[in-house]
Amino acid sequence: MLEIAAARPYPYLAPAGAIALVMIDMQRDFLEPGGFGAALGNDVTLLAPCIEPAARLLAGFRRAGLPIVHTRECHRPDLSDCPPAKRGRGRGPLRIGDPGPMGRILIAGEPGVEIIDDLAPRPGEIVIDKPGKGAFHATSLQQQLRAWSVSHLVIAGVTTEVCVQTTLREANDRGYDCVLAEDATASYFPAFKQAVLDMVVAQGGIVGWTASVSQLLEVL
Ligand code: C5J
Repeated sequence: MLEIAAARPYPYLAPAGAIALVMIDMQRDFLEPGGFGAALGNDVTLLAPCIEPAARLLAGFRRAGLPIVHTRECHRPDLSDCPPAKRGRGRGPLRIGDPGPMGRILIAGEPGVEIIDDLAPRPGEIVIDKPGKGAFHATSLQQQLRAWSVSHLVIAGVTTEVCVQTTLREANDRGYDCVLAEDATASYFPAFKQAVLDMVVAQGGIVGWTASVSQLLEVL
């Protein structure tokens, strides 16, 4: 049994063979200038501090031989999996599907959709393309986790209050015990990130736990 004694709001326990890492949307479209995040008017440099901790977390899971899932938010080129309501929101100069400096925004196969080099998936790691904010919606994630007999998730990535939080809540409703990696997640709005960390652990850990990457690495 793995135990993160310092996890908030109380120690987090996970059977050693039943934990996986879900690294959410560490894509050029969110982390680099010229992508979706920037088109929405965000300062993408605010996400950079989570890259190095996320790389350490990935390295820890790789060393321990534990399962790793990377997700990418993206849509089919014909946008058939992008509800007009989603595309219409944001009102930036570029919408999902429009051509930008890194190819069409959030379209599968375009350069902007790729995971940044520092966190590039390795052979054997699963990459799940997702049309929603949550990683369970319209994807094979749950089947994959069942195949691995995984019941516990470490969740990291961007952005904390959008795809990371949505995925954590989806996972919680499906019965997974989730710990959010505090320094391996980031938001364009630091106050939103802090609010999510606070929300997760409030009310006795109503939807999960949080822990730092160092605390997670100690037990992997
Ligand atoms: C957003 C995400 N923020 N990956 N996507 O639209 O959080």
